[in-house]
Amino acid sequence: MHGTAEERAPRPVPQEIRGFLHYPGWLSPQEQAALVSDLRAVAAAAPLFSPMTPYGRPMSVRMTSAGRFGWVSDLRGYRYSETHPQGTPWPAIPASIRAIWDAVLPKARAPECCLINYYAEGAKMGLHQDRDEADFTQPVLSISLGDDGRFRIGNETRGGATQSLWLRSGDVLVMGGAARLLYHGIDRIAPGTSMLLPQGGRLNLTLRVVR
Ligand code: MD6
Ligand code: FE
Repeated sequence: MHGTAEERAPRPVPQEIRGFLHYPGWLSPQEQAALVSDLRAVAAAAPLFSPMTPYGRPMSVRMTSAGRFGWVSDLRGYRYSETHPQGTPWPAIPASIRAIWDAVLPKARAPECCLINYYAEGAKMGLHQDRDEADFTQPVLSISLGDDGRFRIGNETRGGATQSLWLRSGDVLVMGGAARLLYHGIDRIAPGTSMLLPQGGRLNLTLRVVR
């Protein structure tokens, strides 16, 4: 159409997998590009860094955060911090990202952290629980941008059967309710599957209520 506002496709309905709600293609390509531009501004103020695990090995994923709290890891352990390792407060969560939380989770409390994970080729994230937050009634919402990533979902304890799904650029995933404490991780990314990020790789944003 010409001369009228761009129409976007209706938002996808969620597909449920082990209690996670997967919204494939929630974001239009234009919305994805706008998020990347907002994330560049975040990373300019709060550069990506390679966190050390408490076991003394660097994580393969590079991270930074926006919001009142950011998630950090070092030899002292995993925790939320009000400052970047460089000593500065985190930038505010961009309005474009906050709007996704509000649209998908209108009844949830306001997010206090947007953790930004960058996966270059070969990076992965081991199975983990998100349990550094105080209120497990509040969901975690994730947004995927760039190359495809294979997400793995397990159980409330380590071990047992797992299931995987591919997360693609523009997908939203909600981990809440009975799924809130399930183990999950990223097996691998598939390089070259998206043109969104000029340098390639995958960005994942997770929005959380911390307190
Ligand atoms: C990732 N995601 O997709 C890692 N956590 O790169 C997570 O660890 C995650 O996608 C909580 C809820 C949704 C997630
Ligand atoms: Fe997680």
